[in-house]
Amino acid sequence: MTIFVLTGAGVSAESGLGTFRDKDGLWSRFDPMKLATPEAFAHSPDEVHAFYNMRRQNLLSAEPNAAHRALAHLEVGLAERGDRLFLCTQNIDDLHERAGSQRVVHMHGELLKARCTACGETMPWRQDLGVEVPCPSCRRSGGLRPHVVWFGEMPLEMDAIDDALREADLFVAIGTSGSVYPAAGFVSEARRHGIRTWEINLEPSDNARQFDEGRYGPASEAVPAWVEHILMR
Ligand code: BV8
Repeated sequence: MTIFVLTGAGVSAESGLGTFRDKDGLWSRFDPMKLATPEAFAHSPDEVHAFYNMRRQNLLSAEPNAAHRALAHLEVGLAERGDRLFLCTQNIDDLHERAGSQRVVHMHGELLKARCTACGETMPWRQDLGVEVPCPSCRRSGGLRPHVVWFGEMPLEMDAIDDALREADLFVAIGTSGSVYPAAGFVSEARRHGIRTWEINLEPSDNARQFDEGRYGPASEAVPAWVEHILMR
């Protein structure tokens, strides 16, 4: 059996990283079209770097929560019985990895990595970034950017995601409002393949009707309960 899990900002909310669309969420204080697009970066790189430097600092002082740990436990529990977890996250934090998840597909990239637009090199990055910072690989300045997928850019590992969506026996969306594509379209893709769909969220999302089942409550409670239910079967 293969379970496809898609996580969003709600799974990291209780780790203090905030979400995007909840009231006083990130996008209510910052305009994504002014900060999370290649055009924004070309037009005001310092502003975009400052936005991601603030989020990188927040992340370095955040800890995984029980939802991240439960999903790491699910990966091991399924593998022990010959089943598979395909964990795809929209999040750019590393909390799934820090909780012990071995295989995490970061379709929107990773905040703790930088990419050089001059030489194409991608590298781990934990300190502040800026236009004056030279690329450790090609030594040129001005080309380093956060290794994240901005609006209008192609998400990563889409072939692996499409393959896993076709093979899955169960699709579970956790802590996502289902408002950003193509991730928001995965549930209807799963339904087209006749796959059962679950939503685990604080409250029903706008596209809750597309899910066969729903479990609602804070992820740190709802996810461990769901994982226990799955591994008991
Ligand atoms: C692309 C990285 C094309 C940066 C992000 C149709 C098809 C394809 C594209 C589009 C389309 N329509 C529109 C588009 C364009 C666009 C889009 O979707 N726009 C939206 C606004 C309509 N999509 C794109 O641009 C994508 N690229 O399509 O490229 C292409 C094709 C070929 C060649 C080139 C290009 C790229 C989108 C990626 C953007 N980058 N992140 C960064 O983080 O700064 S998106 C960002 O927002 C996140 O990564 C995440 O994906 C999204 C936020 O969503 P959520 O994670 O769901 O968070 P949210 O706050 O919304 O919801 C939180 C949920 O948790 C809520 O439901 C809440 O109730 C719940 N919750 C809260 N607390 C808890 C909780 N649940 C449990 N427990 C709790 N405690």
